[in-house]
Amino acid sequence: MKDRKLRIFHTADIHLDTPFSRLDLRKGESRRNDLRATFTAMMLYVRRMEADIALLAGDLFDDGSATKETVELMIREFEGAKNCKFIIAPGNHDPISPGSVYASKRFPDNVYIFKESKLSRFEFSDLGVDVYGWAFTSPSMTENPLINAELEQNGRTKLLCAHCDTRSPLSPYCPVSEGDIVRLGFDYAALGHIHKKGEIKHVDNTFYGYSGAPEGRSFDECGVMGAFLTDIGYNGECECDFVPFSRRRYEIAECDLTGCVTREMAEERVSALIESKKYGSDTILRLVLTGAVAPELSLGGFKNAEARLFDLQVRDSTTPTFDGDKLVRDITLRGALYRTLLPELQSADEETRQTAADALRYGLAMLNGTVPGDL
Ligand SMILES: [Mn+2]
Repeated sequence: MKDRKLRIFHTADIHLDTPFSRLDLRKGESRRNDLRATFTAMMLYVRRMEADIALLAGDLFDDGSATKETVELMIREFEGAKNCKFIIAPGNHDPISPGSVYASKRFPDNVYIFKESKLSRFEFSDLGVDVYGWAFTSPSMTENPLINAELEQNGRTKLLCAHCDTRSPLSPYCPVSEGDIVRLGFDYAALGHIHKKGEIKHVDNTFYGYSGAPEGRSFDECGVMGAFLTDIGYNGECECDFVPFSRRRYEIAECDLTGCVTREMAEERVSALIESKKYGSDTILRLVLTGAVAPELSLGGFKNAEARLFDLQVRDSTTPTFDGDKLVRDITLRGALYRTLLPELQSADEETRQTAADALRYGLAMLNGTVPGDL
C-alpha cells in the first residue's frame, strides 16, 4: 500500500429517492433502486479502500421526503464503515432544518453533519485534520461563508466539504469563488452542487473541485459518472483518482438515415450505431434521427434497439426528401402534393421543415391508403 498521510473519498449530489417521473413506473422504480445501489457500491468502496474520511458535499437526498428505507440503508452503511469518518454538508435539496432527516434521525458516532450556514469545523486530532464546511439551512443561501474567513494555522491538514456554486457571485446557492478557496489554503476542497462529471483543479497548494453526481439523472448529465478517491501524501501533494460508479448512463447520439427507403434499413443503421458506441442495458439513449429519407418511409418504434437499451427516446429530425426528383416529375396527386410542400420542406426553419415533412408523410400515406407511423 502506498505511503500516504490521508485517504479521502469525495462524492455529492446523489439525490437519493429522486422520483424519475418522466420514466414509466417500472423504470422509475428501477432508477430509484439504481441510486441506492450506487450509494451502496460507494460505501463498499470506502471500506475496501480503507478511506480515512468520506466527504459528502450535499444533496444526498433529492428532497425532504426521503423514504424510511433509504434513510435506514444510509445509516446502516455508515455503521458498516466504522473506521471511516463521514462528513456531511447538507445542500440546497437536503437542507438541515427542524424535522429534516439530518436533525431528526440518530446517525452513528462516525458521522459528522454541519448544522450552521456559517463556516465551522470538525477537528480530528487523531488524523491531524480539520474539516471545514457549512450547511444549507433552507433551499437557498445567498451569503458566502468564506468571504472574511481565516483558518487557524495549526499545522493540520485543512479540508473543505461544502455545497456551493463557484460559477456566479449572484448564485442563490451559496456563491463562493475559487479565489476564496485558494486564498484560504485548503489542502483539498470537496465541493458539491454541479452535477456534470467532476474535475479536480490544482492552484497553488490547493486541490479543489466538484465530484459531479455519481449517477446521472437526465440528459443534462450524460456519460459515465463517479466520485473521487484522493490520497494526500506527507509532502502535501494530492493524488486524485476519478472512480466510475454510475449504474446507467445517459447518452445523446445522432443517427444519419440519409437514403433510407425502408424501416429495415433505418433499423439496421440504428443498430450499427448502438453497436459501434457500445451502448447496452446500462444506456438511456436519446437518438436524434437526421438526413433525407424516402418520402414513403414512416419511422415507427425501433424494437430491436429498444430491447438492447435500458430506455430509448427518439427525436425524428429527418426530412422526407430523398430521391424527391421522381416525385417532382410525378404527374399524379402525389407529385402535386410534393411540389406544393417543397418550399417548406427546404425551409431554413426547423419547425417549418418538420411540419411540412409531417404533412407530406400523412398525405402520401393517405393517397396510398395506409396509415403513417408515429408522427
Ligand atoms: Mn444537486
